Amino acid sequence: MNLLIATRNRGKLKEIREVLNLDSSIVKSSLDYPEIPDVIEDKDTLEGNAIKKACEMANATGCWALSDDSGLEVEALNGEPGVYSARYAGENCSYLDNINKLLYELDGIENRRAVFKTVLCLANLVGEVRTIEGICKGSIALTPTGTEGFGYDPIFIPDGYKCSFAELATNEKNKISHRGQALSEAIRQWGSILSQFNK
Ligand code: ITT
Repeated sequence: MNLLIATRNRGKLKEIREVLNLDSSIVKSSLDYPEIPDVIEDKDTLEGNAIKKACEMANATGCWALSDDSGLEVEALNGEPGVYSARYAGENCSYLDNINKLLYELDGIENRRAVFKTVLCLANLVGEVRTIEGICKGSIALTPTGTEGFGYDPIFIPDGYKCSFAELATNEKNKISHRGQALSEAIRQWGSILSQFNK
């Protein structure tokens, strides 16, 4: 059986490939299967959506599938955008639209505390399903800075840092991020499965 990274998000894909050190000639992503429709993310938890994405893509391809569902929870907004982070500013919105909406909602609010969360799911065709969570605490900046990464990276300042995620190289972000931490744990827990697909 092969491994599929069940995402069409190029930013995630780059970070996942770098930590797991996967052989790109055998490990494909959902981008290599344009004929398979997007999985509809209609669950109300990151875990629910991660499981749905991995199971549907494992069934559609026959591969082991590794999915990632992530969200940014902002304390002063009662956890929003959370599970709706990708489409916070509306269907088909850009990363910049989401950033602008979040900065608008937080305008004048002193409490900028926020947490990024990722749930990874590894599933196969015969219904084996495992999940792991990673979190990274920080705060929302007043203005965007940096050009690395993707999504809300230009406005997320991880605790202990004075710069945003978008000012860190991928390997630096992976050392501390929600996704990087979940992936490190995935190597510990799922190493015997994942190591078959290493470079
Ligand atoms: P897939 O479902 O194909 O994996 P997606 O972009 O729809 O891609 P999510 O449903 O998990 O993925 O959406 C999470 C959104 O949260 C994502 O589109 C980004 O806007 C944001 N996000 C997730 N991880 C992030 C990170 O590490 N840095 C910045 N923003 C992130």
